[in-house]
Amino acid sequence: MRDQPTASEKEFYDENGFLPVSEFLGKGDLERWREVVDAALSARGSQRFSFVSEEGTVAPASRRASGDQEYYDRVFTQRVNLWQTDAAVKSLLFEDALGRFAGELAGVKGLRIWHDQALVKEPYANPTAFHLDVPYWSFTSPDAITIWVALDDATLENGCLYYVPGSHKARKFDNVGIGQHIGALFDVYPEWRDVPAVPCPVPAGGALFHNGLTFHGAGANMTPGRRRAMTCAYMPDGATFNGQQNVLPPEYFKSLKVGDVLDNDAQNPLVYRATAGPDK
Ligand SMILES: O=C(O)CCC(=O)C(=O)O
Repeated sequence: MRDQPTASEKEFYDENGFLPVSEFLGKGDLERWREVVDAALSARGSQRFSFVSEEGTVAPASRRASGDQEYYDRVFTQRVNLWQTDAAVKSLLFEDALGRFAGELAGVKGLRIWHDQALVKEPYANPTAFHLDVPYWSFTSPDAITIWVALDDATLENGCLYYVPGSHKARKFDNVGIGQHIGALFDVYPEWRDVPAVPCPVPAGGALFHNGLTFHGAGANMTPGRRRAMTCAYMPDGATFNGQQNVLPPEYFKSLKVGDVLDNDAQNPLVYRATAGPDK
């Protein structure tokens, strides 16, 4: 597994808000990741979160467009925070190399796991509407970063990701839910409507990194095969609670006040600490 971005990768990420890395996992890693994620998905069954949420197994309303659960369920199979219920997933995501690569790319002093999620576009799944990530979450930061690891080749045919280059620089937190209107985000950001999104096919074992404010979406799966991805979203260390529940378990959520530092290691473990340099 790669453990450090090059200077030119960092420059590309800072400029565009995303970075494709075609051979991120090492030889042998891919088979292990596939086996571990498949086993964790089978063990999780139909439960979307690591706890039983007040909304049951449905996605938080902030993430799906209102009332659109049936459509959302056909965008992807989504299982969140597998690291909390599966020791083998935890060992994958706690590898130092992963935290270091993401932390250096984001240019932050430290990173905590916000949540992982397996996202499987099943055969003939719906497209993923354009959206931003951070506004769904329980903290507000321009420096959050996500890694999206392809466990199958992600292609134009089966639902690879698309990024609007430079859109993270808007540094705005307005958002839409993931619903049937795949371009609804451009009603909120009309000034970005004419900037073409960049398709990012990535071979199995490759990874995409994106800033939590980068506009992104994914195509439909027009094939009879699955498009499996394992992702992990990271929060900069020191980020504070903004009042939204998102994936926080009810008891912990109720104990928080707006402005509290989200430094609970059991919920948001620290996976990277810079030795020198960044001031963010
Ligand atoms: O896999 C997808 O279809 C969407 C992924 C995504 O939105 C994300 O990882 O933030």
